[in-house]
Amino acid sequence: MPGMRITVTGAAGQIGYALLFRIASGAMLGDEPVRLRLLEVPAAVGAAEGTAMELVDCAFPLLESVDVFDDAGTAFDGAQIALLVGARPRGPGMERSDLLEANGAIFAPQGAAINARAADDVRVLVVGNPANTNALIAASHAPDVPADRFSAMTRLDHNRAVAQLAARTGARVGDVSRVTIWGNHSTTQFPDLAHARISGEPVAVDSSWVEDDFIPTVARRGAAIIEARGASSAASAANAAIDHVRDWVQGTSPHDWTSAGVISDGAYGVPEGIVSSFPVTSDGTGWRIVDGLEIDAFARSRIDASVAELLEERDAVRSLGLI
Ligand code: NAX
Repeated sequence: MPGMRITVTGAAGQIGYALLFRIASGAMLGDEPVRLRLLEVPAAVGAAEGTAMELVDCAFPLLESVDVFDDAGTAFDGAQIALLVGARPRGPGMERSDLLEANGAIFAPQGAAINARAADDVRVLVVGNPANTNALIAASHAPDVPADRFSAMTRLDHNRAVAQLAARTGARVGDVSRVTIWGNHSTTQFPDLAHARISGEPVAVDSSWVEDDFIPTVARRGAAIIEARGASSAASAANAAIDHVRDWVQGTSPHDWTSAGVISDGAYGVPEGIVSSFPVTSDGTGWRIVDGLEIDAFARSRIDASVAELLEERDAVRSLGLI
Protein backbone atom coordinates (compact mmCIF):
# COMPACT_ATOMS: atom_id res chain seq x y z
CA MET A 1 0.00 0.00 0.00
CA PRO A 2 1.41 3.41 -0.89
CA GLY A 3 2.04 5.81 2.00
CA MET A 4 -0.52 8.26 3.34
CA ARG A 5 -0.70 11.43 1.27
CA ILE A 6 -0.24 14.40 3.54
CA THR A 7 -0.44 17.99 2.31
CA VAL A 8 1.12 20.71 4.46
CA THR A 9 0.62 24.38 3.60
CA GLY A 10 2.96 27.09 4.79
CA ALA A 11 5.68 24.45 4.58
CA ALA A 12 8.52 26.99 4.53
CA GLY A 13 7.31 28.75 7.67
CA GLN A 14 8.56 28.21 11.19
CA ILE A 15 5.81 25.75 12.20
CA GLY A 16 6.35 23.90 8.92
CA TYR A 17 10.03 23.49 9.76
CA ALA A 18 9.20 22.04 13.17
CA LEU A 19 6.38 19.85 11.86
CA LEU A 20 7.54 18.12 8.70
CA PHE A 21 10.45 16.22 10.23
CA ARG A 22 8.26 14.81 12.96
CA ILE A 23 5.61 13.67 10.48
CA ALA A 24 8.32 12.01 8.39
CA SER A 25 9.81 10.32 11.46
CA GLY A 26 6.52 8.61 12.30
CA ALA A 27 5.50 10.75 15.29
CA MET A 28 2.07 11.49 13.80
CA LEU A 29 0.95 8.23 12.19
CA GLY A 30 3.16 5.59 13.77
CA ASP A 31 4.60 3.02 11.38
CA GLU A 32 2.61 4.24 8.37
CA PRO A 33 4.72 5.31 5.36
CA VAL A 34 4.03 8.90 4.29
CA ARG A 35 4.11 10.92 1.07
CA LEU A 36 4.52 14.63 1.78
CA ARG A 37 3.14 17.34 -0.46
CA LEU A 38 4.27 20.83 0.50
CA LEU A 39 2.33 23.91 -0.60
CA GLU A 40 3.86 27.38 -0.50
CA VAL A 41 3.40 30.75 -2.16
CA PRO A 42 5.69 31.14 -5.20
CA ALA A 43 8.12 33.41 -3.30
CA ALA A 44 8.71 30.73 -0.66
CA VAL A 45 8.90 27.69 -2.96
CA GLY A 46 12.71 27.87 -2.96
CA ALA A 47 12.82 27.75 0.82
CA ALA A 48 10.32 24.85 0.86
CA GLU A 49 12.57 23.01 -1.60
CA GLY A 50 15.44 23.49 0.83
CA THR A 51 13.34 21.91 3.57
CA ALA A 52 12.44 19.07 1.18
CA MET A 53 16.18 18.47 0.56
CA GLU A 54 16.77 18.27 4.31
CA LEU A 55 13.88 15.82 4.67
CA VAL A 56 15.50 13.62 2.03
CA ASP A 57 18.85 13.92 3.83
CA CYS A 58 17.33 12.50 7.00
CA ALA A 59 16.82 9.19 5.14
CA PHE A 60 13.63 8.59 7.13
CA PRO A 61 12.60 4.98 6.46
CA LEU A 62 8.90 5.98 6.43
CA LEU A 63 9.23 8.90 3.99
CA GLU A 64 8.29 7.70 0.50
CA SER A 65 8.30 11.05 -1.27
CA VAL A 66 8.32 14.79 -0.78
CA ASP A 67 7.12 17.24 -3.43
CA VAL A 68 6.77 21.02 -3.43
CA PHE A 69 3.95 22.91 -5.14
CA ASP A 70 2.73 26.48 -5.51
CA ASP A 71 -0.66 25.41 -6.86
CA ALA A 72 -3.33 24.34 -4.37
CA GLY A 73 -5.18 22.00 -6.75
CA THR A 74 -2.07 19.92 -7.40
CA ALA A 75 -0.91 20.05 -3.78
CA PHE A 76 -4.22 18.67 -2.45
CA ASP A 77 -4.54 16.02 -5.17
CA GLY A 78 -5.35 12.75 -3.39
CA ALA A 79 -4.62 14.24 0.06
CA GLN A 80 -5.77 12.05 2.95
CA ILE A 81 -4.57 14.46 5.61
CA ALA A 82 -4.28 18.20 5.05
CA LEU A 83 -2.56 20.50 7.54
CA LEU A 84 -3.42 24.09 6.69
CA VAL A 85 -0.67 26.02 8.43
CA GLY A 86 0.06 28.86 5.99
CA ALA A 87 -1.95 31.99 6.70
CA ARG A 88 -1.71 35.74 6.44
CA PRO A 89 -0.49 37.32 9.67
CA ARG A 90 -1.92 40.59 10.89
CA GLY A 91 0.25 43.39 9.50
CA PRO A 92 0.67 46.91 10.86
CA GLY A 93 -2.52 48.96 10.62
CA MET A 94 -4.57 45.93 9.56
CA GLU A 95 -8.13 45.86 10.91
CA ARG A 96 -9.70 42.56 11.89
CA SER A 97 -11.93 42.65 8.81
CA ASP A 98 -8.80 43.08 6.61
CA LEU A 99 -7.27 40.06 8.32
CA LEU A 100 -10.40 37.96 7.80
CA GLU A 101 -10.58 39.03 4.17
CA ALA A 102 -6.90 38.28 3.49
CA ASN A 103 -7.29 34.85 5.02
CA GLY A 104 -10.53 34.27 3.15
CA ALA A 105 -8.51 34.69 -0.03
CA ILE A 106 -6.33 31.78 1.14
CA PHE A 107 -8.81 29.42 2.81
CA ALA A 108 -11.70 29.72 0.33
CA PRO A 109 -9.68 28.51 -2.68
CA GLN A 110 -7.91 25.90 -0.55
CA GLY A 111 -11.31 24.58 0.59
CA ALA A 112 -12.43 24.44 -3.03
CA ALA A 113 -9.23 22.63 -4.05
CA ILE A 114 -9.75 20.08 -1.26
CA ASN A 115 -13.32 19.61 -2.44
CA ALA A 116 -12.21 19.02 -6.03
CA ARG A 117 -9.03 17.01 -5.58
CA ALA A 118 -8.54 15.50 -2.11
CA ALA A 119 -9.21 11.84 -1.26
CA ASP A 120 -12.78 10.93 -0.25
CA ASP A 121 -11.67 10.30 3.32
CA VAL A 122 -9.62 13.50 3.70
CA ARG A 123 -9.25 15.03 7.17
CA VAL A 124 -8.28 18.67 7.44
CA LEU A 125 -6.67 20.44 10.38
CA VAL A 126 -6.55 24.24 10.23
CA VAL A 127 -3.68 25.75 12.22
CA GLY A 128 -3.33 29.15 10.50
CA ASN A 129 -5.03 31.97 12.36
CA PRO A 130 -7.76 32.94 12.93
CA ALA A 131 -7.96 29.13 12.94
CA ASN A 132 -11.63 28.60 13.86
CA THR A 133 -12.96 31.00 11.27
CA ASN A 134 -10.45 29.91 8.62
CA ALA A 135 -11.73 26.35 9.14
CA LEU A 136 -15.30 27.57 8.72
CA ILE A 137 -14.35 29.29 5.45
CA ALA A 138 -12.51 26.24 4.10
CA ALA A 139 -15.34 23.86 5.07
CA SER A 140 -17.95 26.06 3.47
CA HIS A 141 -16.06 25.91 0.17
CA ALA A 142 -15.93 22.12 0.30
CA PRO A 143 -19.62 21.17 0.10
CA ASP A 144 -18.89 17.57 -0.90
CA VAL A 145 -16.63 16.92 2.09
CA PRO A 146 -18.57 16.21 5.30
CA ALA A 147 -18.13 19.25 7.55
CA ASP A 148 -16.89 17.08 10.42
CA ARG A 149 -13.73 16.34 8.41
CA PHE A 150 -12.60 19.89 9.13
CA SER A 151 -11.22 20.87 12.49
CA ALA A 152 -9.31 23.83 13.93
CA MET A 153 -6.38 23.55 16.30
CA THR A 154 -6.90 24.31 19.98
CA ARG A 155 -4.62 21.46 21.04
CA LEU A 156 -1.77 23.84 21.85
CA ASP A 157 -4.06 25.66 24.30
CA HIS A 158 -5.15 22.27 25.67
CA ASN A 159 -1.56 21.12 26.15
CA ARG A 160 -0.67 24.43 27.80
CA ALA A 161 -3.58 23.99 30.22
CA VAL A 162 -2.53 20.42 31.07
CA ALA A 163 1.05 21.58 31.69
CA GLN A 164 -0.07 24.48 33.93
CA LEU A 165 -2.30 22.22 36.03
CA ALA A 166 0.48 19.65 36.39
CA ALA A 167 2.92 22.36 37.49
CA ARG A 168 0.47 23.78 40.02
CA THR A 169 -0.38 20.45 41.62
CA GLY A 170 2.97 18.71 41.27
CA ALA A 171 1.30 15.94 39.27
CA ARG A 172 2.91 14.32 36.26
CA VAL A 173 1.57 15.63 32.96
CA GLY A 174 0.62 12.08 31.99
CA ASP A 175 -1.65 11.77 35.03
CA VAL A 176 -3.75 14.83 34.07
CA SER A 177 -6.94 14.16 32.10
CA ARG A 178 -10.26 15.72 31.09
CA VAL A 179 -9.08 19.29 30.68
CA THR A 180 -11.13 21.27 28.16
CA ILE A 181 -10.65 24.33 25.96
CA TRP A 182 -13.97 25.88 24.92
CA GLY A 183 -14.62 28.50 22.23
CA ASN A 184 -12.18 30.39 20.06
CA HIS A 185 -8.41 29.99 19.72
CA SER A 186 -7.94 33.53 20.99
CA THR A 187 -7.65 35.32 24.32
CA THR A 188 -11.40 34.78 24.88
CA GLN A 189 -10.93 30.98 25.03
CA PHE A 190 -12.12 29.23 28.18
CA PRO A 191 -9.66 26.70 29.61
CA ASP A 192 -11.90 24.65 31.93
CA LEU A 193 -10.74 22.52 34.86
CA ALA A 194 -14.19 21.73 36.27
CA HIS A 195 -14.05 18.13 35.03
CA ALA A 196 -10.30 17.67 35.18
CA ARG A 197 -8.79 14.67 36.92
CA ILE A 198 -5.42 13.72 38.27
CA SER A 199 -4.73 9.98 38.34
CA GLY A 200 -8.46 9.51 37.72
CA GLU A 201 -9.56 11.57 40.73
CA PRO A 202 -11.35 14.95 40.58
CA VAL A 203 -9.03 17.90 41.16
CA ALA A 204 -9.50 20.43 43.92
CA VAL A 205 -7.88 23.71 42.90
CA ASP A 206 -8.97 26.99 44.36
CA SER A 207 -11.15 29.14 42.18
CA SER A 208 -9.12 32.31 42.65
CA TRP A 209 -6.05 30.56 41.18
CA VAL A 210 -8.18 29.33 38.28
CA GLU A 211 -9.68 32.73 37.52
CA ASP A 212 -6.76 35.05 38.25
CA ASP A 213 -3.82 32.92 37.24
CA PHE A 214 -4.57 29.74 35.30
CA ILE A 215 -7.05 31.10 32.74
CA PRO A 216 -5.08 34.26 31.83
CA THR A 217 -1.78 32.34 31.76
CA VAL A 218 -3.15 29.81 29.27
CA ALA A 219 -5.03 32.37 27.19
CA ARG A 220 -2.04 34.73 26.96
CA ARG A 221 0.71 32.15 26.66
CA GLY A 222 1.14 32.82 22.95
CA ALA A 223 1.93 36.48 23.65
CA ALA A 224 4.30 35.52 26.48
CA ILE A 225 6.22 33.21 24.09
CA ILE A 226 6.52 36.00 21.51
CA GLU A 227 7.83 38.33 24.18
CA ALA A 228 10.37 35.80 25.41
CA ARG A 229 11.70 34.36 22.16
CA GLY A 230 10.95 37.18 19.75
CA ALA A 231 8.94 34.84 17.56
CA SER A 232 5.66 33.02 17.94
CA SER A 233 5.28 29.44 19.19
CA ALA A 234 6.52 27.04 16.57
CA ALA A 235 7.80 23.74 18.00
CA SER A 236 4.97 23.56 20.54
CA ALA A 237 2.44 24.42 17.80
CA ALA A 238 3.88 21.73 15.54
CA ASN A 239 3.77 19.27 18.45
CA ALA A 240 0.11 20.12 19.06
CA ALA A 241 -0.72 19.53 15.40
CA ILE A 242 0.97 16.11 15.62
CA ASP A 243 -1.02 15.30 18.80
CA HIS A 244 -4.28 16.46 17.20
CA VAL A 245 -3.94 14.34 14.05
CA ARG A 246 -2.56 11.32 15.93
CA ASP A 247 -5.54 11.28 18.31
CA TRP A 248 -7.97 11.87 15.44
CA VAL A 249 -6.59 8.95 13.41
CA GLN A 250 -5.55 6.55 16.17
CA GLY A 251 -8.25 7.45 18.73
CA THR A 252 -8.18 9.10 22.15
CA SER A 253 -7.53 7.18 25.34
CA PRO A 254 -10.71 5.62 26.82
CA HIS A 255 -10.40 7.63 30.05
CA ASP A 256 -9.58 10.99 28.56
CA TRP A 257 -10.64 13.51 25.96
CA THR A 258 -8.90 16.30 24.12
CA SER A 259 -9.94 19.69 22.73
CA ALA A 260 -10.50 20.62 19.11
CA GLY A 261 -12.37 23.23 17.13
CA VAL A 262 -15.18 21.37 15.37
CA ILE A 263 -18.37 22.44 13.62
CA SER A 264 -20.98 22.82 16.34
CA ASP A 265 -24.09 20.67 16.19
CA GLY A 266 -25.67 22.93 18.81
CA ALA A 267 -24.09 21.07 21.75
CA TYR A 268 -23.79 23.01 25.02
CA GLY A 269 -25.80 25.89 23.57
CA VAL A 270 -23.10 26.74 21.02
CA PRO A 271 -24.95 27.81 17.87
CA GLU A 272 -24.95 25.22 15.11
CA GLY A 273 -22.54 25.73 12.22
CA ILE A 274 -19.70 27.69 13.87
CA VAL A 275 -16.30 26.13 14.52
CA SER A 276 -15.86 26.19 18.28
CA SER A 277 -13.55 24.28 20.58
CA PHE A 278 -15.17 21.46 22.59
CA PRO A 279 -14.11 18.47 24.62
CA VAL A 280 -13.86 15.73 22.00
CA THR A 281 -13.02 12.06 21.70
CA SER A 282 -12.15 10.03 18.63
CA ASP A 283 -12.57 6.32 17.99
CA GLY A 284 -10.19 6.70 15.07
CA THR A 285 -12.87 7.55 12.54
CA GLY A 286 -13.95 11.05 13.59
CA TRP A 287 -14.34 13.58 16.40
CA ARG A 288 -17.30 13.25 18.76
CA ILE A 289 -18.23 16.00 21.19
CA VAL A 290 -18.27 14.66 24.77
CA ASP A 291 -21.84 14.96 25.99
CA GLY A 292 -23.51 15.32 29.34
CA LEU A 293 -21.00 17.58 31.12
CA GLU A 294 -22.45 19.90 33.72
CA ILE A 295 -21.86 23.57 32.92
CA ASP A 296 -22.08 25.93 35.90
CA ALA A 297 -22.84 29.66 35.73
CA PHE A 298 -19.16 30.65 35.61
CA ALA A 299 -18.42 28.27 32.75
CA ARG A 300 -21.58 29.35 30.94
CA SER A 301 -20.58 33.01 30.96
CA ARG A 302 -17.02 32.21 29.77
CA ILE A 303 -18.22 29.93 26.97
CA ASP A 304 -20.82 32.47 25.89
CA ALA A 305 -18.22 35.26 25.74
CA SER A 306 -15.90 33.28 23.47
CA VAL A 307 -18.80 32.06 21.33
CA ALA A 308 -19.95 35.69 20.94
CA GLU A 309 -16.55 36.47 19.40
CA LEU A 310 -16.88 33.49 17.03
CA LEU A 311 -20.33 34.70 15.98
CA GLU A 312 -18.90 38.15 15.24
CA GLU A 313 -16.17 36.58 13.11
CA ARG A 314 -18.77 34.42 11.35
CA ASP A 315 -20.94 37.46 10.63
CA ALA A 316 -17.93 39.42 9.37
CA VAL A 317 -16.87 36.71 6.89
CA ARG A 318 -20.49 36.27 5.87
CA SER A 319 -20.82 39.96 5.07
CA LEU A 320 -17.56 39.76 3.09
CA GLY A 321 -19.17 36.97 1.03
CA LEU A 322 -16.55 34.45 2.21
CA ILE A 323 -19.04 31.84 3.44
P1 NAX B 1 5.29 31.77 9.30
O1 NAX B 1 5.01 33.17 8.85
O2 NAX B 1 6.65 31.40 9.77
O3 NAX B 1 4.95 30.80 8.08
C1 NAX B 1 3.77 30.88 7.35
C2 NAX B 1 4.07 30.34 5.96
O4 NAX B 1 2.83 30.25 5.27
C3 NAX B 1 4.99 31.23 5.14
O5 NAX B 1 6.09 30.46 4.66
C4 NAX B 1 4.10 31.70 4.01
O6 NAX B 1 4.80 31.87 2.78
C5 NAX B 1 3.09 30.57 3.93
N1 NAX B 1 1.84 30.91 3.24
C6 NAX B 1 1.16 32.08 3.26
N2 NAX B 1 0.10 32.02 2.44
C7 NAX B 1 0.09 30.78 1.92
C8 NAX B 1 -0.74 30.12 0.99
N3 NAX B 1 -1.78 30.74 0.43
N4 NAX B 1 -0.47 28.85 0.66
C9 NAX B 1 0.62 28.23 1.18
N5 NAX B 1 1.45 28.81 2.06
C10 NAX B 1 1.21 30.06 2.41
O7 NAX B 1 4.19 31.42 10.36
P2 NAX B 1 4.17 30.24 11.45
O8 NAX B 1 4.83 30.70 12.68
O9 NAX B 1 4.63 28.99 10.80
O10 NAX B 1 2.61 30.18 11.78
C11 NAX B 1 1.66 29.75 10.82
C12 NAX B 1 0.25 30.03 11.29
O11 NAX B 1 -0.04 29.32 12.47
C13 NAX B 1 0.01 31.51 11.64
O12 NAX B 1 -1.25 31.90 11.10
C14 NAX B 1 -0.06 31.50 13.15
O13 NAX B 1 -0.81 32.58 13.65
C15 NAX B 1 -0.72 30.17 13.38
N6 NAX B 1 -0.61 29.61 14.73
C16 NAX B 1 -1.68 28.92 15.20
C17 NAX B 1 -1.68 28.29 16.42
C18 NAX B 1 -2.87 27.55 16.91
O14 NAX B 1 -2.83 27.12 18.06
N7 NAX B 1 -3.94 27.34 16.14
C19 NAX B 1 -0.51 28.41 17.34
C20 NAX B 1 0.75 28.78 16.63
C21 NAX B 1 0.59 29.79 15.52
O15 NAX B 1 0.52 31.07 16.09
